[in-house]
Amino acid sequence: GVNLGNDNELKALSDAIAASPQTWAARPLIPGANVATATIAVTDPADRRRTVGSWQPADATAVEKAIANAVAAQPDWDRTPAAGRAKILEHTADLMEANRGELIALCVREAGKTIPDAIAEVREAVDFCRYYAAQARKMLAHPDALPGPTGESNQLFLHGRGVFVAISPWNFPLAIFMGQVVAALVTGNAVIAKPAEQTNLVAFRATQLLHEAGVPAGVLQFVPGDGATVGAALCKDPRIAGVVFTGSTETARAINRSLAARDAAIAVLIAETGGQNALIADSSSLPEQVVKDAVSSAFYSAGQRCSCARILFVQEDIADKVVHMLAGAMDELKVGEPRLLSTDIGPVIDEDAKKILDDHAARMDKEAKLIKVAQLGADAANGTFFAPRAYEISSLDQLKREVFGPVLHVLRWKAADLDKVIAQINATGYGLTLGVHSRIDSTIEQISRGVKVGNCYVNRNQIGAVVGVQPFGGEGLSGTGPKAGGPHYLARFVTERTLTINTTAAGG
Ligand code: TXE
Repeated sequence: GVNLGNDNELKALSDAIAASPQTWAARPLIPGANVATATIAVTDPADRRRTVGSWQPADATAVEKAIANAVAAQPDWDRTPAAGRAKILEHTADLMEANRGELIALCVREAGKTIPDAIAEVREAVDFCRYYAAQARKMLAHPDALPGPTGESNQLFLHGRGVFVAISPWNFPLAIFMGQVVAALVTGNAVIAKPAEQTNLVAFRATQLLHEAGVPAGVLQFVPGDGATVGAALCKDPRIAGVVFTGSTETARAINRSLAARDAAIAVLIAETGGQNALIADSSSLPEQVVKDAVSSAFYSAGQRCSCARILFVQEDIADKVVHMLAGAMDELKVGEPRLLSTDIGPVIDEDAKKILDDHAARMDKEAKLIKVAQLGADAANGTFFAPRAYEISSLDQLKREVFGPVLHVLRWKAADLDKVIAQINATGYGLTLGVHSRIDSTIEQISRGVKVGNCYVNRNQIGAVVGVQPFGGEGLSGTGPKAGGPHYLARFVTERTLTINTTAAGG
């Protein structure tokens, strides 16, 4: 379960983050490669005057060395019994819990997360370690004996595919990073981790803990750098067996193209990309509940989850009431310093993200009807903050691409048009999350069967996917599956080999 800590613990975390002068330094972890000389400063998204640390990118020679190291290290790692690898991950989970305060502080200070979000992030990372370790013990511990004719033994073995590149985003800088890396490691692959440029420090600390727990240095390497240079170079290399990626749909496509263009074996791409998620409320739903769940799904975490609700379809009979209550609820939102426990919503990740949102808001101001802009707190002056806002729009065509921030778009629908609403949502091509608010079973069924999405949530908020409880991931423009934190995820990281032996041949 999610342990959000008690009030005393939360207060202690908040005070510790505010008082700590700690900074962090990340560098490539590539055995035998020279340390790069360039250093890039990391500042706090909530206040750009505050230094969080610095990192050094890997250069082209270091990237080449990392791939060679991984190729050399993988066979021994694959031969390590799965239970041994699982044990190392369980040890990693213990180390992460022992270093929980530092990891939470990093998520707050480097990524601008609120304290509850940072706590949940560490919890999820720990859960990934334990869940995939348990899965691997079941799945990989022994070869499966297959039924066959007498005089013959048939066995199925699972092996790591080889070298995996793990490319992670900044929005879950610890949880997604760990989920990818740990899944690839426990299945017997060597991993080259290329985290998002914005959040190298927390990924570096996580890598150090994995090494401390026993993952060999050549089996897991930390290769920080720009997506366009380091990320692209890794995905072009013919020695790579697979890429596990979370980020934008465009980047997933670019990676897919570069994997396909290699004069090499066919590589696997496991991609979790964006969403254009809807919440449908009908007139039997409870307006208070709809508004509460819409607010937490659309605005919390500064709207920077791929699962966030972006579109609220509200049936016309209750629309005025819901819109009025939504505006009221937005007046209550506290947007500002994420290290304060009173804050609901922190900054967006960087200037680029803010600029995209400002441009979107400027267009919406012209093309749509503004419902409300939330107030920024006085402590938001020096960070990259974007005030949450809600608009009434007339057509989904007004949303051309994923809006990755705290903006909710409201549309009204008539009872006779439910099929059209479902068709419009499917026509976005995305298929990640869906919220349904209704007290009519047949409506819930019609919507949840009609909309093609990976994760559907009924009469609750549509964010939050607990490992092993709501395996997470979408389809269409939202990704390839299989679902992270689910029972089938590890299957894509392995290759299957059968062994058939004629047991009569040797006279026995
Ligand atoms: O994503 P990118 P960005 C969406 C969201 C956001 C948009 C852009 O809509 O506004 O993407 O965000 C690496 N080869 N999401 O720029 O570029 C990059 O270094 C190999 C949704 O952050 O996809 C980083 O490590 N790698 C989302 C990772 O890809 C490349 C989370 C993600 O960056 C590369 C984040 C290349 N050519 C953004 N180019 C979600 N699904 O939750 C970049 N990278």
